[in-house]
Amino acid sequence: MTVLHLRRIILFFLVVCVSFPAATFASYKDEYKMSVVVGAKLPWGQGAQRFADLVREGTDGRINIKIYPSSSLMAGKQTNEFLIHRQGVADFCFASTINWSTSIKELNLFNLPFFFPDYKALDSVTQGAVGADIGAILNEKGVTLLAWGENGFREMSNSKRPVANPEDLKGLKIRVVGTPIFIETMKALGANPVNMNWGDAQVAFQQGVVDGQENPVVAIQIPVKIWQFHNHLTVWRYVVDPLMLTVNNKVFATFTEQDQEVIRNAAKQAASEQLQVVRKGLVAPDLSAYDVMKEQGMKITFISDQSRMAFIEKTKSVTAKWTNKIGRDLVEKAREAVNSSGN
Ligand code: X2X
Repeated sequence: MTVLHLRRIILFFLVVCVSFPAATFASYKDEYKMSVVVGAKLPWGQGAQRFADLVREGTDGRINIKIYPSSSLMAGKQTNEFLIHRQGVADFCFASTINWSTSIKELNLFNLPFFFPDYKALDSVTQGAVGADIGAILNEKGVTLLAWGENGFREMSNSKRPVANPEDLKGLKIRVVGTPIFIETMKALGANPVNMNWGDAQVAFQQGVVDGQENPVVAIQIPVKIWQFHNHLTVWRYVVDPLMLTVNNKVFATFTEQDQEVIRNAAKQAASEQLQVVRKGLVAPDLSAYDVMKEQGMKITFISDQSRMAFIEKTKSVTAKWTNKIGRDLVEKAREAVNSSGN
C-alpha cells in the first residue's frame, strides 16, 4: 500500500466520522428516566428496577436509568404514558398494553373480551408473528419494543356478591382504566363502569366508592391486599395485560452498538424473570396464589365453560366493533395463532 493509498483511506474514515458521528459515551445523559404506572414494590416495578440494575452493571455505569414509579412522569394520568414516551419525557417504559391502547389502536387486541383462553394462546401471539407486527407498529411511532413482560389475566374482585354468570354483574360499580373498550365491555355485561386512574383507585376501594375492580391476581391483587376491600374474586380471564419494555428510538440511537446489545439482553432477562414471577400459582396443579386469597377470607368463583360462553355472547358486539378498529387482518392473524396454540 502506498502512502497515497493510506492517506486516502485515512481521509475517507475522517469524512465518514465527521458526517455520521457514531454514538459515543460522551453524548450520554447522566440519568435516563423510566416510567412505570405502579409502585416500586409490585413485581412490575421490581422488574423495571431489575432492568435498570442489569443495564448499569452491563455498561459499567455508563447508562444510569432511574425509575419513576406510580405514573409520576404523567401526573397520574396513566393513559398519557405513550405520549410522554414518544416526546422523550420518559426515555424508557415498562408499560401495560392497556394504558397505551388509547394511543395505539392495535393494542386493543389484548383488550378483546375473552379472546385469550390461556398462556399458551397469549405466548403464541406475543412471541410470534403478531408480536413482531406490534413491534413494527411501535417502531413506526417512535418506540423500540425490547421485550414482553406481563401484568397478567385480569380477574374481577368485588365486595357485594359472587359473580359466576353475566346476570350477577348487573348494576355493580366496577372501576376500570379510562380506555373506551373497557367501559363498553362492562356496560355490555350489565355492570356500571367507573373510569379511574390507578393512583386514585385504591382510595376509592377503601371508601367503597366502587363495588369492584379487575386486575391480575399475583401482579396486583395480592400485593395490594385486595381482601381489605373485596371478599369475592371471579376467575374469568376476560382480558389479558402484557407489559412492554421499551425505549424511545431517538434515545436508543445515541447508544453505542455494544450498549444497545446490553440493553436488549437486560430487557429480555428482566422481563422474562418478571413474567415468571406473576404467573406463579395460578394454574393447576399449583394454585397457591388463590390459596393465599382464600386464607384471607376471599371466596373464589372459577367460571364454568358454559358461563364463559354466556360472557362471550354478551360481549359479541364489543368484539365485532373493536375488531374493525384494531384491523381485521391483525385480529385474524392473532386468532389463527390462538387456535393453533392447542386450544
Ligand atoms: O390501572 C390498572 O388497573 C393497572 C395498574 O393494572 C394498569 O396500569 C393497567
